[in-house]
Amino acid sequence: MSYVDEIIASVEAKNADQPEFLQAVKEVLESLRPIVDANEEKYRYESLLERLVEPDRILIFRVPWVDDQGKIQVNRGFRVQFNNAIGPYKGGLRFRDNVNLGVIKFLGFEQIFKNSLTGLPIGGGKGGSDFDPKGKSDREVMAFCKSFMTELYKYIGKDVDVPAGDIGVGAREIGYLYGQYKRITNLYEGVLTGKGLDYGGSLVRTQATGYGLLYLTEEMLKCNGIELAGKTVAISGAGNVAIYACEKAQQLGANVVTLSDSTGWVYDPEGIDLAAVKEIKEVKRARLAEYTNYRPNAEYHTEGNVWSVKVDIALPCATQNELNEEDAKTLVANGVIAVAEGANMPTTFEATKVLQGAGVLFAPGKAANAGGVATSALEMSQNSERLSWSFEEVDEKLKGIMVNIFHKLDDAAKRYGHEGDYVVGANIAGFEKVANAFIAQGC
Ligand code: NDP
Ligand code: 2IT
Repeated sequence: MSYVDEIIASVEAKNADQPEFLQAVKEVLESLRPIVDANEEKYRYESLLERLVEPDRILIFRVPWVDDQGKIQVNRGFRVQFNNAIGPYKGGLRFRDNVNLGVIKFLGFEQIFKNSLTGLPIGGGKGGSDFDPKGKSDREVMAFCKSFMTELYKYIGKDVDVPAGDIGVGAREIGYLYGQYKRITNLYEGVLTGKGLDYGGSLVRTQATGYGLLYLTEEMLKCNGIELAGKTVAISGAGNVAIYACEKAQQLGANVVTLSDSTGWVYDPEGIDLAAVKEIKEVKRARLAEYTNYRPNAEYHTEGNVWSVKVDIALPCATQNELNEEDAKTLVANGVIAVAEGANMPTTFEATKVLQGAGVLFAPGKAANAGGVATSALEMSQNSERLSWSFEEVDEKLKGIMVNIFHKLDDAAKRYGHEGDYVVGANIAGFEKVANAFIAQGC
């Protein structure tokens, strides 16, 4: 059996109850075959892949908090410190009812390669809870966050592990978490990123994942002789990533015609009214169904999904496995040119094969959405030097990082004989640095 197949079998045997983690490991290892085959003897001797697929440590903890009725609620908290070969653990916290250990492990595993691709010194980690802030009062969210941090603070620190936001964790949650960390430790340090601008946050961090997605997409299109301006775009999600992907796509001259949330999706052929979406989502924390109050000519659907709309570019920005094989076939039949992942693993393995098989340009999430964590690393730099950079300075750095990431993928794919396969390119380019660091640091 090949080394890759051996490791896949062993990960399957040990983690049979974690489908998302298995999916992420398989996708990465499958595309590492060219580099693993070329170095099989050395990597086997080092047990490199065995070390790569096992997290450094997993923390699971009880999070008790009091709801508005005075009742005690209990949620489960997680932090997976996956790999710190190239820097302190870095990665977001996800608060959502479907969070479990397998989901956090998949996200932490992806984060290793994503963070490596940024070129910045950050390792891979992820955390979260099965607590969902949706429908909770501010006081309940605060009570939960304070309790979560009362346990988590023992294991993190500006040079140890630096969490940030993800689904269900935005500026409000980061504020409460930071307040509790500071109160317990008495340290004013960059232990979290995505902080408010008044207390150590970085300009552009709010926009970074969505903007970065468009910077990379634009570069990928340009290098394939295609212009972004004038193209029709479908975006899924209506959260942090989707909103700022929409904003940058519009600034670059594209027409974004869809957005979605977990209860439905909107189709607005004249172009999404982003001010309306920001008011619904960022101010009112309401459902996207309200969009038609602002735009009576737009359509709101609770059946089907945004991938049924005829577009040139598709940007999945909501959650894992939201674009399946059937969706991919529909997109291809409708003439889609490019798909770039704003979310983590939104496209299933089978759907990715359909898209790539049809010659669609496909940018995987670990490259395409790396702008968020890259800007988090820039926030860490600013916190360390106790200075704040201007919007233009951070945005310029973000753009440079995303353009550079695209060329790393392109180059790695070419070096290993898979020109144009940016999945192979991303995994190999992300892996190389981590593998070298692992080997250099010894067992
Ligand atoms: P938000 O919580 O801000 O928004 C998430 C959006 O996706 C919401 O519209 C939400 O709908 C929808 N959504 C979430 N879960 C589901 C589901 N199970 N089914 C259908 N819709 C769903 O999160 P972000 O925008 O921050 O994150 C979106 C994706 O981007 C995630 O995959 C995340 O891991 C990834 N990502 C985020 C980064 C960041 O910096 N924030 C960086 C890199 C990647 P509803 O409002 O109904 O809940
Ligand atoms: O998936 C991700 O890269 C994030 N949620 C951002 C992580 C971070 O540390 O900014």
